[in-house]
Amino acid sequence: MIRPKTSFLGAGAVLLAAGLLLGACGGGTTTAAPTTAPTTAPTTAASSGTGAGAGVAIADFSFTPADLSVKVGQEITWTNGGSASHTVTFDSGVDSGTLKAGATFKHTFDAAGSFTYHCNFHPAMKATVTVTP
Ligand SMILES: [Cu+2]
Repeated sequence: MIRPKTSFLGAGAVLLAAGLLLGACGGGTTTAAPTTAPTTAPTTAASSGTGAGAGVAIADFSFTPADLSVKVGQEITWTNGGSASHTVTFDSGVDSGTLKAGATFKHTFDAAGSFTYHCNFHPAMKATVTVTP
């Protein structure tokens, strides 16, 4: 017969240690004010941030977001996540050429305005980039 004769002692030691830790915490200073933490959302500045680049996802058959807002000088990256080839063709003349599946196209606007674009292969694919100063 094998008897686990130390199990109760072990559990008691753990409880004792935990009690000491809790006691130490309770008497100390309140280190962090938890109500102010959520004001800084660190990871959600991707699509319309200030300094970082913006992104448009190309799918079969749409641009997302269809209306992207960026600032002058902010780089935009289109990524073709579809299986068909697409283009990013602005009415203003900027043209990505054929973007095969997985291809990317980058463009930076240096003037404010509202710029519409479409896909040469699928005229129903339309979207807008709004550039603000
Ligand atoms: Cu297309």
